[in-house]
Amino acid sequence: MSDLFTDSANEIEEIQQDVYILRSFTSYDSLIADVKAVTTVAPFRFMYTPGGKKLNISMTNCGDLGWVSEPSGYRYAAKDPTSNEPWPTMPHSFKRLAIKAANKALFNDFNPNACLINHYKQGRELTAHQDKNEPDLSQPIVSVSLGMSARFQIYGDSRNNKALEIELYDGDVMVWGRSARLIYHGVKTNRGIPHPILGDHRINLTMRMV
Ligand code: MD6
Ligand code: FE
Repeated sequence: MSDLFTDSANEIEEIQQDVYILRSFTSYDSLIADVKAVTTVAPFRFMYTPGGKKLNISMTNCGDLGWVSEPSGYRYAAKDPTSNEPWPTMPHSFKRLAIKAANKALFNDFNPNACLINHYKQGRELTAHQDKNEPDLSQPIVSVSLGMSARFQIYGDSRNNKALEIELYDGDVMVWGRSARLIYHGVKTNRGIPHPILGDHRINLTMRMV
C-alpha cells in the first residue's frame, strides 16, 4: 500500500480539531534498534492502578522522567521504580521524530523529555482516559504506532460520547494539543495483518514535555 501512496505519505490530516495524523511517518523497522536498546535496560512491566488493579498493557519509559502508575497514584518519576536507576536516555531518533511531527502540526517549541512506551498483546485494550499529569498543557503529545494496527477511539470531552474511531497502522504518528489536549481516548484490541517482526503485538510511543 505505501508504495502506491508515497506522494501523500507525509501529508498531515486534521481528523478533528487539533488532532493530527501523519500516516506512514515512520516504521517499526526504522526504530527497532532504539526500542530494543531502551527495553533491554528498562523492560516492559505491568503496573498497578491506584485502585490496586494490574493494568492490561505492559509499559516502560525513556527520557528524564517516566510515567508510573502505582497503588499510591500516578506520577512522573526520574527513576525506574523496578531498578531504582534513571530511565534510559530518550533515543535521538524518537526525539527528532516527535519534534518533526509536532512542527507539522505547528507546535514549534515542542522538545519532549519523557516517552511512555506501551506494549499490547492481541486482545488487550486501553480504556478511555485523559492524559493530564503533565504540567504544561499548552504542549502537545506525539504518539507513534508500531506493529499490528489497532482502532483508536476519540471520545472528546466526555467518555460517554460516541467515539470517533480511527485505525492506526505501523508508522502512523498522531499529534494533539490545544483544544484537544484533554480529550478522552482509548484503544481497542490489535487487529489486521500481523507485522513481520512484531506479529500480532502493538507498541505505542507517546512523547511528552514534563
Ligand atoms: C496508544 N495512546 O495509542 C495509547 N495518549 O496505545 C494514548 O493513550 C495517547 O495516543 C495521549 C496522546 C496520544 C495518545
Ligand atoms: Fe493517552
